[in-house]
Amino acid sequence: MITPDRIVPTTCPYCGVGCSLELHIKNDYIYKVTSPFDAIVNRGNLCVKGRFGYDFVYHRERVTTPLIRTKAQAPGARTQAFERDQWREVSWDEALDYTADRLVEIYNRHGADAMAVYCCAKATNEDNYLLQKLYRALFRTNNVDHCTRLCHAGSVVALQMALGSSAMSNTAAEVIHSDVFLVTGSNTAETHPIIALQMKAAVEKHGAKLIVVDPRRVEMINWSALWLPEKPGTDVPVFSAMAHVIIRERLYNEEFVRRRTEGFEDFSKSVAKFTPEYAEAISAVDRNLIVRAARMYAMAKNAAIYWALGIPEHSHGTDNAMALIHLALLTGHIGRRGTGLNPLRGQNNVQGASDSGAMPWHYPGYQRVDDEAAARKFEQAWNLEPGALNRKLGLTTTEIMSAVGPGGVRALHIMGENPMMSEPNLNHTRQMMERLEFLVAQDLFINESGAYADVFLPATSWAEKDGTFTNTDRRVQRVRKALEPRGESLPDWEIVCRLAERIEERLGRPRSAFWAYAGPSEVLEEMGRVVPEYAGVKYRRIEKQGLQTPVWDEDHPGTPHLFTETFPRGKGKFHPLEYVAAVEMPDEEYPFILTTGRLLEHWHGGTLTRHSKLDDLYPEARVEINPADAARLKIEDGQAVRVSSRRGTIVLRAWVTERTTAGVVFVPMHFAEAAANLLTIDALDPLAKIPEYKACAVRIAPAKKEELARPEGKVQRGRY
Ligand SMILES: Nc1nc2c(c(=O)[nH]1)N[C@H]1C(S)=C(S)[C@@H](COP(=O)(O)OP(=O)(O)OC[C@H]3O[C@@H](n4cnc5c(=O)[nH]c(N)nc54)[C@H](O)[C@@H]3O)O[C@H]1N2
Ligand SMILES: Nc1nc2c(c(=O)[nH]1)N[C@H]1C(S)=C(S)[C@@H](COP(=O)(O)OP(=O)(O)OC[C@H]3O[C@@H](n4cnc5c(=O)[nH]c(N)nc54)[C@H](O)[C@@H]3O)O[C@H]1N2
Ligand code: SF4
Ligand SMILES: [Mo]
Repeated sequence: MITPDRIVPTTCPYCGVGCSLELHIKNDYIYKVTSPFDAIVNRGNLCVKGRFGYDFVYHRERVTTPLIRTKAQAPGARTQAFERDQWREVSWDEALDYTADRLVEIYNRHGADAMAVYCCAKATNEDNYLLQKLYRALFRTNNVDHCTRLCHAGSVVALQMALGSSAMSNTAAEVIHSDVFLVTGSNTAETHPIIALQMKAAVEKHGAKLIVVDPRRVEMINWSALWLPEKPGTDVPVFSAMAHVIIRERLYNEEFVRRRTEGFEDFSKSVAKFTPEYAEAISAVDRNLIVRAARMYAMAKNAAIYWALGIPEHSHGTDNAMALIHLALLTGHIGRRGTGLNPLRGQNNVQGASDSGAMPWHYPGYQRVDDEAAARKFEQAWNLEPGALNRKLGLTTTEIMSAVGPGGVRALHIMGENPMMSEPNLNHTRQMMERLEFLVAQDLFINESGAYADVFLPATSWAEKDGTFTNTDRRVQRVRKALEPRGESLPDWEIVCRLAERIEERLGRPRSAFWAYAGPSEVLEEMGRVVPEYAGVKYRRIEKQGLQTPVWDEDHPGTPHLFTETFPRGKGKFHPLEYVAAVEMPDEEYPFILTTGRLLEHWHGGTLTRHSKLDDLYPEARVEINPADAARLKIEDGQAVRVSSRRGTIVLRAWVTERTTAGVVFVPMHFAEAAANLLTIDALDPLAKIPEYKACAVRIAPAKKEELARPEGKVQRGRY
C-alpha cells in the first residue's frame, strides 16, 4: 500500500461529462486516480480515460521549455517539422519578447484583420477569458474562436433561433426521471460514458424507454426499445415525419403550443409533405418505426432528447437540430425534470470556453460584438476608450483557415487546438498553415499543427494549475493544482498575462492593471462582473461541489433545468424546414458514405491519448465496414485497405463489423498516420459554418500490407 502525500480533488480533463477525480500523489507524481462516491456528477464512476489517461503529463515528448524556431519560416515556404534541431530552447523572457515583437509588428503593418486566435476548450474558463480579452482589447479583433465551431455550432445556432439560449436545458442525471428518451447522433457509451451509465440505469432500473436514431449500431442500441437506422444526413425527413405523425394524430400539447410557442400554423403546413412514407424513401427507416417513435415520444409523461455530433456536423446541421427542437416545442417536453433538449457537449470545457467569449460574434456571456451597448459595457470593464472595441463580427475557425494570406489573416495564435488534425479537408488546411506569416503554438506537445509554429509556449496540464471547467450540464467545477509545473511550463492564464503586458508596452498603451492577477480566482471574479450568469460563481462556493449556471448572485443556488416558465427569447419559435441532401452523395465512382468520429479510448487528434498508455488499448486506425459490403469487396477483417475521397487517400486496416450499416463506413479521427480529415469535405452549414464531417463519398479498395503506417503493429510516431 502506498500512502499518498496528498489526494487532490479535481475535474476530469477529457470530456464534457465533468467527472470528479481524486489524484493520489506521491513524490509529486500521480500514481492513482479515484473518484468519491458522493460526487454529484458521476457517483464515483469513471471511464477508462478519466481513470488511466492522466500519464500524458509525464510523457517524454512533452515540451516544458519555451522554443523558438531557429530559422524563421517565410510565408508560403513554411513546413511541418518535428526535428529538434529546428528549435532553440530559450528563456520565457526571450520567447515572450519575440512573440510580442512579431505580433505587434504584423498588427501595426496590417491591422486587426490580420490577427486571429484559437482558444482552447481543454483549458480553463480563466485561461480562455483572458486570451479572448487580449486579442479583443489589444489587437482589436474579433477573430477569436475555438473548436465549438467544429462541434455543436449547428445546435447552438438552432437553439438560439428557436429559444434564445444554447446550452443543455436539463441535467444529464435527470434521465432517470424520463419515461421516454431519444438519443440521436450520439455514440454515448463511447463519448459520454458516464452519462451512458445513467441512461442504462434509466432503462434497467426505472423502466424508461429509449429510442435511438443513428446510422451505426452504437452500444446504446442494446438498451433501446426502438432503433431507427437511418442513412447519414437524413435527420430532417425522419424528425419532420415524427412531427407529421404527432400533428396528424393530434398527439401534440395544444395548450403548450398556444401559450409558449409561435409559428405553429406555418410549421404544421410545412410538415404536411413529410409523411412517414416520404421519410422512409429518403432515410431507409421503416415508416412504422417512425410512427411508433413519434407516438412513444409524444405520449410520454416526461420525454427528453439527447443528441451529439451526428446532428450538427452536416452542411444542414442547423436544420437537423431545429427538427429536434420542433419535437419538444410540439409536445411541451421541456422545462421540467426529465425532459428537455440536451446537446451533449464534448470537450471538458467547451461550454465554459463559449461562456468565456472564445467566439467571434460574442463577448463573454453571449453578448454580441455588434451590439453597441454590449461593446460599451466591455470597453468600460476593460478600461478602453469609447469605440476601441471592434464592432465587426469576427471570423470563425473555418473562415480563418480559408482567409490566410495577403489581405487576410497573417498571424495565428493557437492555444491548445490542432487544426492539422481536426479541420476538414486537411490538404487545404495545410496550404493555409504554410501561408501564415507567424504562428504561435501554446500547448503541452508539439502536435501536427505546432510543427508549423515559429514559437512554442509550453503550457502546464490541468493537473498543474488552478481554475474552473464548465461541464455539459452547465456546472462550473474546480480544477486544482496537484503537481508542480513540469520543467518551465506555465499555466495558460499566466502565459497570456505576461504576453499581454509586453504587447501593451509595444503598442505604446499605458500599462493597465488588467493583466496583474493574484490568481485565477480573481479572473473568474472579473468575468462574473461582466457575465450575469456567472455573477454568483465564486471559488469559495464551489470548493465541494460545482454550481450550475445561471447563478445570478451570491445567494442563488444555481439552475438545474432551464425554461420552466418561459424561453429567453419569449416564445419558442418553429422554423419550417426543407430537406436538403448532403453536399456529396455516393455515386458509382465513390459508392460509400463515410462518417467520422470517436472511439472510447482516444481523444481527437490523439495528442493526449496517444501520449498515454491508453494508446496500447487501441493502437491503430481501422475503418469499420459492414460484413455485407466487405463480402462484396472481398475484404477480410484486419486486411489493409485504401479509402479515398475526391480530396485524399488513407491506408488503414479494415474492421469488418456490424457496428456500421451497409453502405456506410466509419473512420475514427484520432490517428495521424491515417487521418480521417484527409478525406472529409469542407462544405459548411451556411448559418453555423460547421463542416460536414459526418457525410462524404468514398471508395474502398484492397491495399498492400506494406502500405500501412504500421505493417507489423504498433510503432511510435516520430515527434519532437
Ligand atoms: N472517447 C472520446 N470521447 C469524446 C471525444 C473523443 O475524442 N473521444 N470527444 C468529445 C467531443 S469534443 C465531442 S463533440 C463528443 C462527440 O460525441 P459523439 O457525437 O457521440 O461522437 P462521434 O463519434 O462523433 O459520434 C457521432 C454519432 O453520430 C452518428 N451519426 C453519424 N451520421 C449521422 C447522421 O447523419 N445523423 C444522425 N442522427 N447520427 C449520425 C454516429 O453513428 C455516431 O453515433 O464526444 C466527446 N467525447
Ligand atoms: N473528421 C472529424 N473531424 C472532427 C470531428 C469529427 O467528428 N470528425 N469533430 C470536431 C470536434 S467536435 C472537435 S471538438 C474538434 C477538436 O479539435 P481540437 O480541439 O483541434 O483537438 P484536440 O486534439 O482536442 O486538441 C487539443 C490540444 O490541446 C492541448 N491541450 C490539452 N490541455 C491543454 C491545456 O491545458 N492548455 C493548452 N494550452 N493546451 C492543452 C492538447 O495537447 C492538444 O494539442 O475536432 C473536430 N474535428
Ligand atoms: S466520462 Fe468523461 S469526464 Fe468522466 S471520466 Fe470519462 S472522460 Fe472523464
Ligand atoms: Mo467537440
